[in-house]
Amino acid sequence: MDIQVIKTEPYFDQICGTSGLRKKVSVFKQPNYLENFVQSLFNSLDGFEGKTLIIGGDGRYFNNQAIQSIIKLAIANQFGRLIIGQNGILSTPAASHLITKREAFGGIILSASHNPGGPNYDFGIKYDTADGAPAPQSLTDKITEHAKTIDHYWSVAIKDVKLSEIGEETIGNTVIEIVDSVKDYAEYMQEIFDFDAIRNLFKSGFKMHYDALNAVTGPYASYIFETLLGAEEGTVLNKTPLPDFGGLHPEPNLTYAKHFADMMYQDDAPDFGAASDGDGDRYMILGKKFFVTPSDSLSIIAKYMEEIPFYKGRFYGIARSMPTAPAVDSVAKSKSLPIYATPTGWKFFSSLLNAKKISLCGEESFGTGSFHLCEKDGIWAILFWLNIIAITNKSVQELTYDLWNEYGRTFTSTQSYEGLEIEPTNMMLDALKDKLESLEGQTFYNHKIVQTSIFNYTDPITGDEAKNQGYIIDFEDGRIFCRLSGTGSSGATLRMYYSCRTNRKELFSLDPVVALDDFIKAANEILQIKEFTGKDAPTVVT
Ligand code: G16
Repeated sequence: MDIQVIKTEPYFDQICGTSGLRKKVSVFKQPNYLENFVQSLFNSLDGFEGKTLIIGGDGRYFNNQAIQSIIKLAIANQFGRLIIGQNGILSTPAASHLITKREAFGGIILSASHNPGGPNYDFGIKYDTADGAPAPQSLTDKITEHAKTIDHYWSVAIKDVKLSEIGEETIGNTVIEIVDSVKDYAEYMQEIFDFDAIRNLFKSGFKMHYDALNAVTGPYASYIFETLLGAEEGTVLNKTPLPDFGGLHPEPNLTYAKHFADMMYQDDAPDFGAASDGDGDRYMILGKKFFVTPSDSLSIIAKYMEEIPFYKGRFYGIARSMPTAPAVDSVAKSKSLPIYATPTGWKFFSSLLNAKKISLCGEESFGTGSFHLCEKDGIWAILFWLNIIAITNKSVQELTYDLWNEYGRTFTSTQSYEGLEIEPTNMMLDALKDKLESLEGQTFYNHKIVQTSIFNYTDPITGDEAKNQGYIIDFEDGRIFCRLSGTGSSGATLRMYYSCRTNRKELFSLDPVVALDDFIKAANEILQIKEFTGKDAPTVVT
């Protein structure tokens, strides 16, 4: 087989964000753009020749075209085996699981996660290492360095590989194996959860709606919830992965999945509602006319963790990202477990999971996971909830009120301002940095600021440092945290995270945005968001 050396020129914007490289499709379609990045990735890795690479994606526009190019580069670069999800489909958690199960060298996942898809929207590529975890910063930095100087890549001139048929073929020195996208992951879920108990729950008349938002989880959810667990046909909505997600925004939250939340607030709503994002690593939980915040969901999973035999005696500790409201800290304390606060980005949990410092971790951005694999996992979290409901026979609302009655309620709201101009947004944050310290001792709307800081993180296992991960403003009775998103494909997105806690039961049913109103007003006054950005309201509130 002839290996071609293709001359190319660098692109200087191949810088990974919170989770891999995300750009508009039109950017990825530029000549050699994808190939440059993939060759730069291979140039950053050592010793993969003859080894296995997992490849799959969330099915969005450009998915399969990208996979065909990656196959050619991987063959030319001498990978021994490529394991590819049928029709190019693998959810992020399923890919992570396959990497460890098949002892692969790593895996390439094509997804821009919760960003919309289609010719005019976003595409993305990320790499997971042999432990099934997102590439660490040190590796993504290397890729960027290689991308800046790349002048050629290797490829082979072959016909496109048929991705629709399960089976194997050998091309050159590389075996190409097309696998069922769902089977291994579904088997693994059955090892973790009590499928008999959940099956009985559905048998007893329990009703659920799951919205796959026309993204990757449709086939997983249909097989697991309907076929294996006996939920009635029609439980899974929008179940066919479509290149443009059928026009839906594949982000499970109250803004972008409003149609689904509205359905769960009808009088005839089912007992349980759940949804996942583009690549299946995020999830949202709703009860009948009831929404569970990600930080409460994390806390409830923590509360019941050891009720699931898979985790019994293996609950080592909990981590949350710093912007995530500290609801789970009280649960950790009551169980005498260590709690860690990491920067935003799932990659920061991996070292803690691998070192068995934690068993559970989660984020305000609707991601939760455990040591079962090194990525966040939407369907796993939903199964966890179903298993808890099957054990306790309580509704989503009862489980959440139980948590608040025991630990108090932590109100939380993430407010994102999308589509901002970069320069004024940076100026606003520079101004905040300059006055941060002087805010200590000041009072806004009757709430006194006790401490401010810039969040810098040193990984307790690797010693790696991550600096300037956001601004913390701690009040006596609440907190404002802010940072810029690292997953957008254009402009800047400001994320404002608010939280405060109460033990007063008469306040438990308050709308979080109402409970947090003083802090939201304080943030607008301190940052002068409108003055700098021109926006007087966030675009997404969760
Ligand atoms: C990624 C990361 C998460 C992060 C989220 C939002 O998730 O893995 O850790 O919370 O992005 O990040 P940002 O606030 O920078 O936009 P995903 O689901 O997009 O891969």
